Amino acid sequence: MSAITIKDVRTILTSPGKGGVQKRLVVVKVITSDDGLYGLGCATFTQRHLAVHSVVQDFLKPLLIGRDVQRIEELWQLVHVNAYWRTGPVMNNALSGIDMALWDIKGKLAGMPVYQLLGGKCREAAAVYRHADGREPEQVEANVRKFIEQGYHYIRCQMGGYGGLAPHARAADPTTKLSAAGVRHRPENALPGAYYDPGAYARSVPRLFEHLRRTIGFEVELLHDVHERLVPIDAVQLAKQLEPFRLFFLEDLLPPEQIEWFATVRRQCCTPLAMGELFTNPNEWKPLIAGRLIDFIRCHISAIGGLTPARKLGTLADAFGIRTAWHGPGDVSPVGHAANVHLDVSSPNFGIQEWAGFSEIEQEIFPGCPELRQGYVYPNDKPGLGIDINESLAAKYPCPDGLIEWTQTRTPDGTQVYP
Ligand code: GCO
Ligand code: MG
Repeated sequence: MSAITIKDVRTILTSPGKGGVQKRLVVVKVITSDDGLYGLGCATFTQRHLAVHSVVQDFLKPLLIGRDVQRIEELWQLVHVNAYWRTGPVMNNALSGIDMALWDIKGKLAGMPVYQLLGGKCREAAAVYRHADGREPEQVEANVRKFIEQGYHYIRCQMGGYGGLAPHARAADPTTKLSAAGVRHRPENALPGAYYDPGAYARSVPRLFEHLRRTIGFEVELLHDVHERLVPIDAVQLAKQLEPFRLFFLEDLLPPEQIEWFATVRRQCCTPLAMGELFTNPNEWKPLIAGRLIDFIRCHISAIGGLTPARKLGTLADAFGIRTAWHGPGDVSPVGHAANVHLDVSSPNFGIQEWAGFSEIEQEIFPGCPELRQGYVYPNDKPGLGIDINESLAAKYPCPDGLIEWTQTRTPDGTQVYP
């Protein structure tokens, strides 16, 4: 029997629902020589969507046409080393688009959902966490209670978004494009940016969790995302202060550039740590896993190159007693969310799945989205990833041009810091 080969590779760019530049989704479609057989993969790097598009169209398509679609590992290695320089979010996302599409195709050929190819279910569905926010602890509490009523068991709590500066609290400032409410001591001529005060933020978080545990108790699992907003020693102190509140995990306590500090955090407290959404290179996660310095690995699967490296990473983490919590924000396409869920239900060391939810229009564009019921998300049983795309509807929601502004994050003296 002659091999089924890759006949065409295309990217589909779409920005459905709310989100603008922050929801520019990139999906790769791999079309095969077998009539009607194709696969979809997520390649969403919302901040640099056109760069991913170019890598796929200009470099990967000519490289891949005519090759055997069944050889996922071989093709992954081929694309991974083809530019000589490896990894990085642009190249990994492009690679992920191909990789997930090949798993989708293999599932369709086998007549099985991808979770079966990965070893089959070891749980029926994946527990998810949602995001509660608010201006004051009481408001966060009210939002946590709403999620509990809807059947959620895990809730991430922020007060005023990342770094503690609520968008709704930002006063309009005529001198800057991005405003700076709550930060009153800027120097003259400070540049525009999303200002926040790390000290005020660090003080507010223990106050928030003290309130939540006192009013709601310890039955519900609570999480928090630091989003790299503290200098290392303040991060160590925050993890230690939060220890009595028994978080399910504390996320991105440190930036990837400062992972050596995790050893210090570990010596100080046993607050569970989750890390990885910004990782794009195995050298970033290897020391954390081998040193048992984190408790949850939560990479953005398309940013590390797709399902092929993610399942290996999950297995590596399992050997060290570390669980998975794959990144699941709004800037992952429904195809990427489906891939997350297939891996979640088939991984023995699954921990939790972040869940952003789909808008109605996203569900229309992507028939077969994983379904959420009572705090759990279920993959469907269709062959492959089980999700499709309505391309003509997707085309009605073109990606807007424009720069991402929230990443121009500044501390009170105007210094640009990690967003
Ligand atoms: C999360 C993340 C995201 C990122 C976003 C960047 O935990 O969900 O931190 O909200 O900020 O994916 O584009
Ligand atoms: Mg995060």
